[in-house]
Amino acid sequence: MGHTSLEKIIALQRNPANIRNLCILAHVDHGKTTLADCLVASNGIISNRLAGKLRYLDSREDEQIRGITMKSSAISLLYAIGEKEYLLNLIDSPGHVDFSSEVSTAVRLCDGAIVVIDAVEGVCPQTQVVLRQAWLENIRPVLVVNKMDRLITELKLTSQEAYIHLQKILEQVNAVTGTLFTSKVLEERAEKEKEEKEEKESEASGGDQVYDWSAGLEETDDSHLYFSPDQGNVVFASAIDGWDSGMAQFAHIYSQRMGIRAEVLLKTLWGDFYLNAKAKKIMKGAQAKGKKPLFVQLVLDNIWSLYDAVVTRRDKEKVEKMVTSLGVKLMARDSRHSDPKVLLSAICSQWLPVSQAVLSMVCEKLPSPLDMAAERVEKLMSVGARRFDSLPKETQELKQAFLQCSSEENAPVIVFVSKMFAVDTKALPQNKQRPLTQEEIAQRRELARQRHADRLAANQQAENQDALPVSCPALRQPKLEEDEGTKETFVAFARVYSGVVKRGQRMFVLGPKFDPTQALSMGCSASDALPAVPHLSCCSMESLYLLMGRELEGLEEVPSGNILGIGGLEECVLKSATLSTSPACPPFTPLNFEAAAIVRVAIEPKHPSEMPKLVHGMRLLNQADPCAEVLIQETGEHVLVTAGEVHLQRCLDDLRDRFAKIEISASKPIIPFRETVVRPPKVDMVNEEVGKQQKVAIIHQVKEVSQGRLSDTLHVDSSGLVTLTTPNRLATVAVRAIPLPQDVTRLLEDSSELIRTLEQLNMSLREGRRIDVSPRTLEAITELKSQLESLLQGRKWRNTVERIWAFGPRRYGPNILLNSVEGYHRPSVWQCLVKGERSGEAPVVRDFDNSIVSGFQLATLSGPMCEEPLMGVCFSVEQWDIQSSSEPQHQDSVEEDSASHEASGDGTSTAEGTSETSAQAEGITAGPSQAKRRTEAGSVDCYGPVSGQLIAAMKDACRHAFQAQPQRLMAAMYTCEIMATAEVLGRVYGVLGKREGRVLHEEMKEGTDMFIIKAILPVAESFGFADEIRKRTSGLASPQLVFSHWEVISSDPYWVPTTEEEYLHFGEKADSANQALKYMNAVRRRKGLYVEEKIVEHAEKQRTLSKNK
Ligand SMILES: Nc1nc2c(ncn2[C@@H]2O[C@H](COP(=O)(O)OP(=O)(O)OP(=O)(O)O)[C@@H](O)[C@H]2O)c(=O)[nH]1
Ligand SMILES: [Mg+2]
Repeated sequence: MGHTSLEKIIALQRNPANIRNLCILAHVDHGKTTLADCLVASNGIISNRLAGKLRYLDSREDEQIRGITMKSSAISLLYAIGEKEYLLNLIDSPGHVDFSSEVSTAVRLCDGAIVVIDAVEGVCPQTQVVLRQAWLENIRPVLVVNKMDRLITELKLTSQEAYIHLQKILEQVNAVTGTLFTSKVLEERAEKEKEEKEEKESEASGGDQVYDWSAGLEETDDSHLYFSPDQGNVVFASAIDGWDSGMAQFAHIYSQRMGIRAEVLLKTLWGDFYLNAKAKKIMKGAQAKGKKPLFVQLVLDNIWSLYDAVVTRRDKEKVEKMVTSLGVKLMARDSRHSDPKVLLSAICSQWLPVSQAVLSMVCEKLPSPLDMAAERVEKLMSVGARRFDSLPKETQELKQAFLQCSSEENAPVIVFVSKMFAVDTKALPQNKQRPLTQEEIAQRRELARQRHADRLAANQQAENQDALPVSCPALRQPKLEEDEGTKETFVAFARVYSGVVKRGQRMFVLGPKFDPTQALSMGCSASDALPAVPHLSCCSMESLYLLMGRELEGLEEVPSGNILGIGGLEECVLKSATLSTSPACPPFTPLNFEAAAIVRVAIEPKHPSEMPKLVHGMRLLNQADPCAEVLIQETGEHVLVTAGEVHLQRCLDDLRDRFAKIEISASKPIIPFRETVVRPPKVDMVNEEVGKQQKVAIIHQVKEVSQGRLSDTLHVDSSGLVTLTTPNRLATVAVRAIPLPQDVTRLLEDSSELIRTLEQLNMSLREGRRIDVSPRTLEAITELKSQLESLLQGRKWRNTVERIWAFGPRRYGPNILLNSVEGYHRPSVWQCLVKGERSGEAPVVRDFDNSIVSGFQLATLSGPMCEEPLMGVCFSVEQWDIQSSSEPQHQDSVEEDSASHEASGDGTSTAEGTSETSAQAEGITAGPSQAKRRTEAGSVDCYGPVSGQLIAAMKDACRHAFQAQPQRLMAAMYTCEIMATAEVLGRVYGVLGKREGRVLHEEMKEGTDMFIIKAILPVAESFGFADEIRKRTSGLASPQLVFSHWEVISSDPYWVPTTEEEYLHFGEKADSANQALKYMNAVRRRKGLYVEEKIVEHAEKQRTLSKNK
């Protein structure tokens, strides 16, 4: 534990004003872990010499080998400024996109963050992402511009150039912060205006008003948000050489030398100031007068000359002079070392230690747990669309507990677990061998002596009496321990927000769907008996730990405001959870995960008999990783879904070595596709206009499946309208598939969360419950509606938005079901926006409405091409006749025997339940419900319940309608930003081209010889891409792939040459260039579907030439 004792940390934990919970965030490889090393070394946990080389917080073997962080890990550090002592709970996070979920789990528990930026690379994609993440969680960032040494040794900039370069980097970062801030101010402003407007309207005062949008921006003080050295929230450092720009030290030195106050110097060191040597005054306007800025003259020049003397010129005399003038003590082995860097870091770490500057900045600029903003608390507590002020009173009162961060005995205990991580059971403090105290040593010695004496006695006895020696029980013990040691234990990564957590305490575990209103109405308070409230369970805090990087220390209790590890929760918490002693506490909002899990592989054990072990292992892996998903597909395959290739590799390694401990084999990554329809193309495959060419149907039998009567229940007309009748001939549906415009599809994709909320609202409306929705959600829904309206214009889409019946698949996907049935007015999906009474005719929900929706959901979940989900398709129901409900005589005739049928078939009961309740919700009761139920139960015939038939018919109709249009596959695309030097640029392009990547743009990074290439690449072609690029460019370029969007593959998988030209161009088989067909067949083959393929055509007997000689 270095030179800080556990007692001291425990004492400091009680004082939240001096606690800082912070994480280190950055793009990959910008030096987070190296910086953390410097900070850890300042506590004596590792030596200064090893700082930067050890990467102490990268405790996993693969992290050390690959050199990237994969798991976030925490450590508690001590720091003292003068009298004040601070406890810093520091979390190092990974920077690779694949692990961005680990960043989310870290950010949630912190109040502040150190954002690290590489001085050469500047703001990179992940830097923007982490700034956004910090912003979303309302945590305050400070900035460390790292790798300053690269400016001197690699880019060889002069101090003046470096200054300009640094200014640019700060501008870039501030631009990102600025965008985030502006959007928020505008949003808040809009909300305020709206409330005011509503108030005014209710007062019935009319009149147009003009709102000045920019006013809000000017009024709101945002200066503290921006990074600037004179604000004290920026440090320029080189973590590897262990120095920082040391503004405070320099200010101190020069204030003495020049007689200027240190505070004045600190404020003017950065900026357009220069030193007037004659007047001994600091003046403004360095740039205009062509003077050296103060920062260059007083700070950078000193550092540059040190590098010059030590690294570049290796001028021993000068170094010695500098060393004595700085008052640094050097060890002989450092000054004699052949690597000048060793000498350099020895000087720097004493002269301008980086930990000093960074830690004091953290303590001064980052908030303590006591400063948590009320806004952040409300955000944490209001799940989903609920507004904070609609929560029960008891729940709202808990806000005070958060803000006070009190450690009083009676304060409610609130804990949030952001992830579970696995540790070797042997590494737990209770199982670890501790150094023995003097007494214990004496005791053991005594024991050993006794044992020896016993053994001697026994031997003597044996000799004398020929008896067997008694085996010593102590000898067997190690073996037992070994068995135990192979187990993994889960520790929860958590933070206490209020109260004191004690060992052995019992707490409620609040599931994500838990509703405090329910618990309060049932009046449960004691935490010893498990109350029968949904989504609520109990757990006990078996053990509490202090997280010290690679080690854990046992604790008895942890007061509010601290980060801790909790053992013994593996049974009650899967990945994250809210724990509380108060049932009024709501579950926290779910974590914001930036990365989508998209790479899937099927996994099986090498030896089939080891399947149970694999299943167990996968369960553990699922728990130990915030973002990996584990599922069993319908085919029985065990599938692992991960965020990317590196993540996948780590999961497989974990599974093999830690969780399952068996040999496993993983399939090739399963690549996701989407199916869609497009407008008929205007040109054919040889770029000739369609229709102008003569078809050569003689050569090729063109399949005309899309037209004509296919069976007696199915009819497809030439315009693509599919009419299908149910087997009992009582219901008919007619459906047409229409491609949605691209922008609409994208909008639906992006708003899937909102649509999900919308669907939940509609569901509760149909059930007759009205929930308080936050105005922000309602506004977002209105916005979505108007956006859709503006995108769906034209004759074809007239009134479409109002007629949307449902979204799918899973009720929130990017496909639309449209109600174009004449005379059927059902409530639209926007019904939650309608306030109060409606005018005009009241919409009615017909019986079996739900069956149509279910059929649509099924059809969109897996399409006819290769059973992948659909995307961007609108199914318009143009006709829907159902006879049973329109024939009252029929109802009466089956009335008698209907009662017994009520429970038959799931489909009937669900459809019935929903349509009935929805009818009531609308305030229309279409006759006594008894009679209604009879009607539906009565409609069961030899083909099964009508609802079931209708679902099947609707699904089939959609599939046929889909097939009646030109079908296309959609491929998932990655974007990647590659940074490469000019020499390797060509090879990067080569690799991209080979893998069907497209370069979007390329620019030169200012001040460097690096090019930044932005490209998109199909996921299907991406496996091994990063490795290949790295190999081909000898490690100079390393891309990161981020999922971006879905893109239609332009070629038609069902295309066959039909014109002479096409036939000449592509040959008869014409499968050489059809990428879409290849993808489709690969998926079909994997899923065990029928693949239509000609393997050998016109086989001819081959002659062997040699024989015919
Ligand atoms: N020249 C120079 N190199 C540095 C400096 N700091 C870190 N590095 C190097 O940069 C590389 C990455 O450092 P890490 O600390 O592992 O970076 P990281 O941000 O933790 O990376 P991830 O955790 O994988 O995102 C290592 O090779 C370090 O030696 C620095 O100040 N100067
Ligand atoms: Mg790291």
